Amino acid sequence: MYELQITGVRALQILDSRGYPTVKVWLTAAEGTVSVASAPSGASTGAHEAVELRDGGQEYSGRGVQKAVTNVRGEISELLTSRSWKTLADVDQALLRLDGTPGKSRLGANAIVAVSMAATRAFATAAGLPLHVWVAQTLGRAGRLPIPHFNVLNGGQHAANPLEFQEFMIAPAGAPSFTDGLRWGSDVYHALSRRLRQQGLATGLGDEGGYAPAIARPEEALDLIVAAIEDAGYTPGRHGVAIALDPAANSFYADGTYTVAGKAHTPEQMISYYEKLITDYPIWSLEDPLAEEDTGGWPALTAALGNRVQIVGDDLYVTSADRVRDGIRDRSATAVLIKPNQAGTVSETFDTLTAASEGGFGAMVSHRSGETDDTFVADLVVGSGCGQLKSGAPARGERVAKYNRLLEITDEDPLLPYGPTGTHLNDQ
Ligand code: 2PG
Ligand code: MG
Repeated sequence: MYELQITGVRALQILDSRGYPTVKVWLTAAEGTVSVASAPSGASTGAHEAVELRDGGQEYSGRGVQKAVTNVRGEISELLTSRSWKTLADVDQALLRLDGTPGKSRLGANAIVAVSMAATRAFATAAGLPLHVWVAQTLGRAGRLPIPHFNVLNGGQHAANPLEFQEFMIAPAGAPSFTDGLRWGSDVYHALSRRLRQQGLATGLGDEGGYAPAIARPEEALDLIVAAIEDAGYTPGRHGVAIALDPAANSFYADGTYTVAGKAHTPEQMISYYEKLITDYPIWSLEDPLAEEDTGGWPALTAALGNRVQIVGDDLYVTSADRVRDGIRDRSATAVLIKPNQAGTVSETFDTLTAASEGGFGAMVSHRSGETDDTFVADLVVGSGCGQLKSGAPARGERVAKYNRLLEITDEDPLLPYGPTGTHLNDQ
């Protein structure tokens, strides 16, 4: 059986797409191959996410990662080069033991996830397999190209406009292939730009490459997007281009009240508000519609709307297998958002994907709002077979890097199926 022998570990502080530092890691294997990975970083984070190590102080507004880099060059390098490794789970468990904290805060989840992602690539390279094929084999899944969810209009923590809802995404659900879906997304994105200009609204961008016009009401954003879908010649809805929302409700919830466009809502009123939105607009997926601490609201919302749209837990589950199992038991949502850096290692991310599919939950793989040119999530989503990805707008280098990687995979493996699995997205 193959054993990975790591002979060299290199780490560097680089900048992410927002201009803040993040960790990049290179692992050299005995064969001389080099595997590289960079940690992404979120802005709207769940309370239970694995914890990034930041330097504090004056530099980079306290967001430097030199301590995390030092940990990779020191303790982590010593560990990785001290023995050989049979499996990725071996590597990840050893990293967890070395860290010794529940949230990976000592060595830093940003250090650990970059090492774990690079180690995943090292195993795939050693096996002579593309990363997505290695992931599929390790998970025991059939590979599948995802429906891309393009975040074309940004608000919340990702933009400086008055809009509380964070993400307005378009999903080319009716496209016959990933390649067509990508073109549809690009067409609608550009049609939206024209619409905004026609209406005298700004076309400046938010953190994920979507437009960030100065509007406040979600309905205004939805009207603009539906018009753009039609302008581009597509049908709004799941046979054409559907809409997915990530309100990221933690950020407009306080003391039991949700405040949207100046109006206060109780959890019950918020659920009714979503019911109206999904009735009036072709929405097929709702992520973090409620705050993570609104534990009573989630099952009520899922009971009310879960047979009409997909309900995705992001901050609620933070890519934790245990939290997803609780969510399956409590029926608090119908799907989980998958972000490797929330879990902190790739093995734990795999465990969460497995817990979701065993419990009949859907899954959507996701980038972070702070990204790099690393395309790991593109291979992860294909190998997981879950059929759904969100990686921001079909524009800006760090976002399209993932979509472009999916084009490469399509080109290399034209027989891969396309689209989501699971009944939650089927036609009603
Ligand atoms: C989210 C993500 C990614 P962030 O809320 O789903 O879009 O944002 O990375 O800021 O947590
Ligand atoms: Mg989210």
